[in-house]
Amino acid sequence: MVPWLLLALPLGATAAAGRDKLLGVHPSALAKYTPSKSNTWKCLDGSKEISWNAVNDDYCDCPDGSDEPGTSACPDSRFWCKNEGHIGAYIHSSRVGDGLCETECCDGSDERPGTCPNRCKEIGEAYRAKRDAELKIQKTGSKIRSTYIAFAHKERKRLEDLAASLEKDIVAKEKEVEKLREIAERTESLTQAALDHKRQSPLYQSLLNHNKALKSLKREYKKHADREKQLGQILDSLRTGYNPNYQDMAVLEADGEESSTPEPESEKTEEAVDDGLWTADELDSELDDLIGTDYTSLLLEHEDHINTPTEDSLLFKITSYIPDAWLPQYEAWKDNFVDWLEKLGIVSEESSGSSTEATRAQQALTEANTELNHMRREKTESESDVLKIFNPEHFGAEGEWKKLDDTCINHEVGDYTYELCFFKEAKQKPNKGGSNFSLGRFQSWNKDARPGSPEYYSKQVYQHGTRCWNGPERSVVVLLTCGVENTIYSVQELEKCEYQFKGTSPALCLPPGKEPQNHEEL
Ligand code: MAN
Repeated sequence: MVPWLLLALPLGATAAAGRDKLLGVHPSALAKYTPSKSNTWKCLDGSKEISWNAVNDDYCDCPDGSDEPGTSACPDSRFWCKNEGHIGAYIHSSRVGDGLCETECCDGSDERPGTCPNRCKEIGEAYRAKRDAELKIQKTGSKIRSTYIAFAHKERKRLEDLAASLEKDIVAKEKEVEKLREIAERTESLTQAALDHKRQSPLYQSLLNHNKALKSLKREYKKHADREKQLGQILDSLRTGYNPNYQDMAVLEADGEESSTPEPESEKTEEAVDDGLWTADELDSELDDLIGTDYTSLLLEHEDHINTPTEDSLLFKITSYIPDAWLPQYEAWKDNFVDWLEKLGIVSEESSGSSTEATRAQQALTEANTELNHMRREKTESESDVLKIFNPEHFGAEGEWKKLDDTCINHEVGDYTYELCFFKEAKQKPNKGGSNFSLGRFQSWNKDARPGSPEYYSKQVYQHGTRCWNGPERSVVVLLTCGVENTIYSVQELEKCEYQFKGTSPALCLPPGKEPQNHEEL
């Protein structure tokens, strides 16, 4: 006999004997299922040595169940289905030999031969076709995703440049504000000096004198009125309290006069006054107003008045000859023209009826301050946007979601069109008119997953929408998977006013090979 045949014989015999012994064993553990020279075998946990014949004999010997990989004898062991032509998979030992043909074990190796047909070829082909289609989507999606990432980098650069240029503008604007503040303060003091000068005018001084005279007259008038009242009271008390037995002539005389003389007409009825003059009552009520006049304002109003062109000035007269339809253009032209005349110094700004210099300086200062605040706000926003772009908790570690910030997509179901504006708000819009319902504003990604993991970005939560009648505030959970487009393909109201959107986005398509692997393929 040829020596290799001699060698091969016992080997071949061992393999034949062990064929059933390897049923249900994972390929990585095959080497461990070899008998010893004395035809014994050690449980995989090393706890026991048993006869090689006891392996896969449908009786559980080992505490770890390792002696029965191909039967259901051990309660908590696993059976490995090879599934050649498809993907190998474990099933629980309890499902071995139960007479059922499960898809996970498409080769039927867990059942008696002839019970289940081997369907691995067709299942494998269908699986591969589906997987290839998904792979294609993933590849295309990941290319789009990489453009999103490129966008994020550009966006960061744009925002950083914007913040830097705003910083420069802010410094310049701060200087401008400082200058304008000085000008406004100076103009104000100049205005004060001009006002002091105006107050020297004879008209103003004369008004002040009139005011003084009025005040003095009022004081004297009041003194006399008070005295008259006192005297009246004295006479009244004399009349009512005197004793007629006293022969005090002066009293008798006073009383006699008082009681016999009729009251003068003037005290009973309103005094007749000339047209335009004030009655005693009017004097009482209006004199104080007159005395309290703000003469400085009056002076400035007077100035304005005499500086305002009269209605019959040339510019005003022209308008009455212009057709109404042309008036707006004419007014615009007139403003430009006057502006131009002012710049050339042909007419003074004051005479064209515009605000005073002090007001203009103050306005310029206010405007510059508003612009400065706006720039500061814009800069702060740009800086905080930059920080969000590559933050895993916002736009993803690679910034892949930034592109979708504020992008809106729609899906129509029944009477409503549902709108999702990524990172902003979800809405329910009635198709037949009526007002929209807010379904909530963006709150978070999937809080149950680790920021940065694919699961984290597979769910978005929108909350605090319009409150439901007798119910909660409307809210949405958006479930996302990889797709070549940003779409919503299904909307469901799972509970009253609690909605679930299902959609796809290229931002979720990791480059093939980078995604986590769950299966082992043979
Ligand atoms: C509207 C819609 C519905 C919601 C009811 C609740 O009709 O927002 O989706 O169920 O209000 O009253």
